[in-house]
Amino acid sequence: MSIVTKSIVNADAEARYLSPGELDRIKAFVTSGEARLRIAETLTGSREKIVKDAGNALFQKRPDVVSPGGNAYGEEMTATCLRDMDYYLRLITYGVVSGDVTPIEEIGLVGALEMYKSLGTPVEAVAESIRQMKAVATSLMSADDAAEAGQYFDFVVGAML
Ligand SMILES: CCC1=C(C)/C(=C/C2=NC(=C\c3[nH]c(/C=C4\NC(=O)[C@H](C)[C@H]4CC)c(C)c3CCC(=O)O)/C(CCC(=O)O)=C2C)NC1=O
Repeated sequence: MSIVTKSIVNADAEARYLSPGELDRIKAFVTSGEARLRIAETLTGSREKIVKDAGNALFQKRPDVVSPGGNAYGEEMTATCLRDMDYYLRLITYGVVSGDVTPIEEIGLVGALEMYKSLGTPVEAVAESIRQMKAVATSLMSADDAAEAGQYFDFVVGAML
């Protein structure tokens, strides 16, 4: 839920006007809107490059995952790994646009550790793939946008470690 919807739900539950604090938070959300949309456009427009370059960096750093016996070994499994990276990048764009990590958490992180464990997927290598996507993605942005975008990548990494 965006900060706007959340504030309205809370205020209406008490049949009151939005408080000065709520209006301040909504103002900050609106003011940062242009930057957040620009970031989402960059991530969306460069998604193929971000996933591909970050994937190459991951496999260089963790050759074990694409070696025989590795979880992403073989063309099909490597493609599935890159698909998961694309999933997380997509969820990060949802977070950036809504200014809220809740969509990332609800769609991509609840139960994810258990799932990866049951698949034999090394979750710290998934976290590394997110770090590598952050490096590629933020290199395409201004310092301010990179700082804003970086928080969402960091949130995913933090949830996996
Ligand atoms: C949008 C929310 C969402 C997420 C996050 C998601 C993840 C997800 N990743 C999966 C598999 C997988 N995920 C990976 C990923 C990797 N293996 C590695 O060693 C690397 C470190 C890593 C890539 C960075 C691999 C290789 C599989 C296939 C594992 C297997 O079938 O044995 C599966 C099992 C079913 C399938 O193969 O599709 C799910 C559900 N699905 C979703 O709907």
